[in-house]
Amino acid sequence: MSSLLSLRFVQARRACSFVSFLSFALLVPVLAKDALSQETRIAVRGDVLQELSLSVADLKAMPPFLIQDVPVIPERVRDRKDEEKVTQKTFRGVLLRDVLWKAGLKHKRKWEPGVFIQIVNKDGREIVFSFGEIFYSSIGRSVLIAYEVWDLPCAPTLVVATDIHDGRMMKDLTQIKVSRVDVELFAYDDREKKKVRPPSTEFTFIDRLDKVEHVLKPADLEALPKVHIPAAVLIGDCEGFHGIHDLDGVPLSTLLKKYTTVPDPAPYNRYVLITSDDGYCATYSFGELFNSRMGDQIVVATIKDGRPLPPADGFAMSVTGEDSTGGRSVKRIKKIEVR
Ligand SMILES: Nc1nc2c(c(=O)[nH]1)N[C@H]1C(S)=C(S)[C@@H](COP(=O)(O)O)O[C@H]1N2
Ligand SMILES: [Mo]
Repeated sequence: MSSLLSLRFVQARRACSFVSFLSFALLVPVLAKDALSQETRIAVRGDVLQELSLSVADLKAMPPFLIQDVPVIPERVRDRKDEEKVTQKTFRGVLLRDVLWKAGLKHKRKWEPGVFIQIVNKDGREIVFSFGEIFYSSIGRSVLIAYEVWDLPCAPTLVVATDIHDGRMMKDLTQIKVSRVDVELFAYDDREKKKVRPPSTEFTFIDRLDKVEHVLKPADLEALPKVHIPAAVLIGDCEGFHGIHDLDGVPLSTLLKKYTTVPDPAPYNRYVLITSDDGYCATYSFGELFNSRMGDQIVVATIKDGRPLPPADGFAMSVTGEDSTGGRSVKRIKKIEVR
């Protein structure tokens, strides 16, 4: 026990002296870079209650979040035969979630799952996150705007610690933009007028970029392998507590790979929109679908508690095993659109 501790101590001291050597050797450029990063600002804009312009000092004044030993695996490393060294890095920064919370979000309740967030850097590169990914799933606790690597200052960098590859890691952030999809919501109207929508029997799959459009029926889903979600928490603040259910469904990523082309690595500026005919909808980012350890938790479910879905849910509804609420459970799916 004590020998293990002293070994760790020696290792820690070695790491420390290495870091101090590094900071000494790089003192001049680091200082110059630090001065530069003091001037950089990140604009938080779009559908927020208060637009922000955050300096590095502003970020540092927010609750800091440390994520240790984040595996940094380049996109081109696809198997163990690859010679490339995979590294691990420790980052300090603020959670994207906390930055968005500080700005305040305009869309609430049933409008909320239709929101998506675009992160832009100084070269105009763009990464998209879904609202649910940041606020319902545990991915949100791993999305960092880092300002330090190994205790040394760095230009504001996007880090997604739960991602498999580093494709969403992006330097020199300049903008965080919040938007909601352009889908009108009738669900509240329906409830007021006691309108009951018929159970769906098919839905449309569209990828305009790829010029793809298919009508999918129960048999098409039946032909694809399903995964089991043992405990989906189908609660929400608008409909109340409707329990914890087990569901079976086709992973949304499987559906996309079958009906459109998904390059590898996936384009992380794209997302999927699932809509019902009452306008209720939810977004899913390509990152969470194709580059996350939680990716196969997002399913188009057709079986609930061992039986076909009840009519109110339609023949298919979306379910996200990772989410802490039923906010992305779109009942009676009418359209799945790749954007
Ligand atoms: N098509 C459709 N799906 C929907 C909704 C809706 O209004 N229309 N409401 C959502 C909300 S706000 C919640 S909390 C969950 C759970 O709804 P339930 O409690 O009625 O099952 O379903 C979601 N799916
Ligand atoms: Mo809800």
